[in-house]
Amino acid sequence: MKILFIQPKMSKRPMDTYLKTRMSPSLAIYTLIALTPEKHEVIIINENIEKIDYNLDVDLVAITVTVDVFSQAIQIASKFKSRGIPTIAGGIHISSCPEESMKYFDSICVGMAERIWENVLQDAEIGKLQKCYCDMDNIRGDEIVSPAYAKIDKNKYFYTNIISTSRGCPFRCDFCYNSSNASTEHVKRPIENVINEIMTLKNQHIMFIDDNFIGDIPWAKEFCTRIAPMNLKWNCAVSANILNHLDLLDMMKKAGCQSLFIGFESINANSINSVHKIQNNIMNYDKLIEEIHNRGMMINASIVFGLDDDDPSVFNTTLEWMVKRKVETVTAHILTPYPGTKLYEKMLKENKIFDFDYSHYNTANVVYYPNKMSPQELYDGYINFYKKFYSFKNIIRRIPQNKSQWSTYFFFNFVYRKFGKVTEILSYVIPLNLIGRVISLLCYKNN
Ligand code: B12
Ligand code: SF4
Repeated sequence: MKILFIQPKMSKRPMDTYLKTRMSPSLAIYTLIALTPEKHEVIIINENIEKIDYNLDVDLVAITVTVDVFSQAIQIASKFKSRGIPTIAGGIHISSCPEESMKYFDSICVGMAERIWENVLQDAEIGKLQKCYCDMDNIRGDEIVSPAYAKIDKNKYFYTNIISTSRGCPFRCDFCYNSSNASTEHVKRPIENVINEIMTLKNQHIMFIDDNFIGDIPWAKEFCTRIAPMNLKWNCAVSANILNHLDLLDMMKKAGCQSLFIGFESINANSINSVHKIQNNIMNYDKLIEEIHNRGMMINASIVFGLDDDDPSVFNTTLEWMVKRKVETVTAHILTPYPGTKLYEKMLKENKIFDFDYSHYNTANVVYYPNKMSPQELYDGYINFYKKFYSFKNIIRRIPQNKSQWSTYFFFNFVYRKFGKVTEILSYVIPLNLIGRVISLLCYKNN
């Protein structure tokens, strides 16, 4: 068969440039390709980069779907369906909302492709695609296959040095897909498999894109011990309870970890409690930042605005708090009730959601009535927060004490954020992977 894999076009947030949409390839698609026997021909289209040729002569169209691209995926499917070409969709949003999704595609995949894809291909070959392929039983770590990295066109992306060491997260914060039916138990891959993947990438700088790298503490310790001699530099996302495991933080530093993405979400305890983020204790935030900075690691803090106890003062209070503590980068979001999550169910019951256009569900739009401010106040506050956090003055105020981090710090704050539009223009003449390579080199140079 000839199979067309599609990653639909995502909607850009106002503070992002198109660089964000070309940050990294979809590991879901390259995992599907790894699971596809050689006898089939595969075509890959990332709509963020290239146009979809709707006249392509293919036997099956497979689309990967997150909530923000759901409507776009429906449009794409309907065009192929009108030519009689079968379509199948899968991904986090489809697994979170199978019933709604089923209406729009010939077939859907609920759960991980590893358990399902072989059957899909066999049925598609004989023209008997089922309506729904579902396997939500917990996948074992050793069932997770390596994405087909060799098939990635590196010129199209900033980074291709991305690895997922696990699936899921031990926590279930109300706003996260992990509180929905799409969630699995937290599963770690065998360390050997991850190390083999690192070697395949032939890059000394790795981005681990797990939900939570420290979801299994003994695994994380063992992994750090094993990779320490490899001389890597790497980044990952961890939950705030890393503060209870300072020995692990030491091991991560020793193994080459340079920066941590952490879901602080809010500096207001009531707001944190409202989404049941039980692992976050704001009384410990200062210590958490101090311990990370003391080890020469940088922080990318994730912040959510619009939580239940947030009023219009939240933007300035958070800004001052983050700047004072020299948090190196912040990724801010407007609270978004992803369908299927606990938050969505709660807001639905309270009749709070006024916008059901999922293309707005990219954390840069207000789709519900916040408790203590108007939707407009929330939107404006969020946009201004970004402007102020990445203002010249505040970038200077936040400069890390550790000089060896300056190159990476300035690169992200100026080249990616403050002057992102200029970098975007430059990227039309300089290949993206070259820019990515420079970033990796800068990261590698840092201690
Ligand atoms: C890396 C990442 C990014 C990267 C790269 C995204 C990309 N396009 O690949 C960047 C930084 C660019 C990004 C951007 C955004 N992201 Co993002 N991202 C992730 C992250 C951390 C990992 C994704 C990943 O590679 N997983 C590994 C792969 C192998 O797993 P998978 O996608 O689930 O695929 C498996 C199954 O779902 C299934 N499957 C998937 N697709 C298909 C298709 C078919 C046909 C079949 C059969 C099966 C199948 O099989 C796969 C293999 O088992 C996830 C969190 C997560 N755990 O998934 C968030 C996540 C996907 N992102 C999310 C969001 C909201 C966004 C943004 C909208 C955020 C923003 N504010 O800008 C944007 C735009 C997203 C987009 N349209 O692509 C949400 C989606 C929520 C939802 N309900 O849909 C997630 C789940 C984060 C979260 N905790 O809420 N993201
Ligand atoms: S800790 Fe992060 S990844 Fe885990 S459930 Fe909460 S928000 Fe999701």
